[in-house]
Amino acid sequence: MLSRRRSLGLLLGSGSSLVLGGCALDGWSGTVGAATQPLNERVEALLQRRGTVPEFDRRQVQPEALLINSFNGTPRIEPASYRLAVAGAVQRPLRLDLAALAALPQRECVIRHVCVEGWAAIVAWSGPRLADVLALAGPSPLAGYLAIRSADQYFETWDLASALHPQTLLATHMNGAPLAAGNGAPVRLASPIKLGYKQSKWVTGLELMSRLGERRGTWEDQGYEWFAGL
Ligand SMILES: Nc1nc2c(c(=O)[nH]1)N[C@H]1C(S)=C(S)[C@@H](COP(=O)(O)O)O[C@H]1N2
Ligand SMILES: [Mo]
Repeated sequence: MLSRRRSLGLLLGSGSSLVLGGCALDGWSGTVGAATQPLNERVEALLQRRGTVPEFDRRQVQPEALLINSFNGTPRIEPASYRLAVAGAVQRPLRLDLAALAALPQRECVIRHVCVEGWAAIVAWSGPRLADVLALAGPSPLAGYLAIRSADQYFETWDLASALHPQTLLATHMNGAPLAAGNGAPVRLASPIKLGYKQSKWVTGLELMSRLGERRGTWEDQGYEWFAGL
């Protein structure tokens, strides 16, 4: 774990602005950054302006290129007892089981996963859109951020606009098969618009917030960029 941290730090320290993604669009970070505080009313307009990231063909997936990157072990989650808590600034706090997630419209995204440590892989993720899951709970108009808790104590926060992006999924499947434990089973985040460390595995809790708290993320609190857009 220590040596992993050191190597992550070295990469960042050398000021590398990693441009591996062929699917990145410019300007999103700036647009959201400027509008972040009273975000909600403008979310839909922003999403329309940004559009979707071009996807890859299913035949282009690179299963061997996706390295397992876990900093705090591999939690084993019993599918039958799994619940996703959706709480915070919502009209209806929820606890969703896997059947509830499977009952939502399923979407596949074939995108490039980019790790800040200097590797990337084309992956086909599928599962419900995060936006559809959050809609079930009814976000309050005050909500502008999302905190994501994981079973390994990993912690992340996202701007709500990125969380609601149509290609941001709560993936339950990878390359056509149920997620493996190492890749975050039974539920993980997957999105073409954020670096790998924003894409929490073993997601157990979503909390909508009107503002960011002191903790911004496992890596962000150690100096990594918070927005981490691709
Ligand atoms: N809960 C949790 N999520 C996590 C991590 C982690 O250690 N714990 N590592 C992150 C990093 S740095 C990357 S690159 C991806 C790696 O996903 P993979 O192991 O499925 O390739 O997961 C991200 N999500
Ligand atoms: Mo990563």
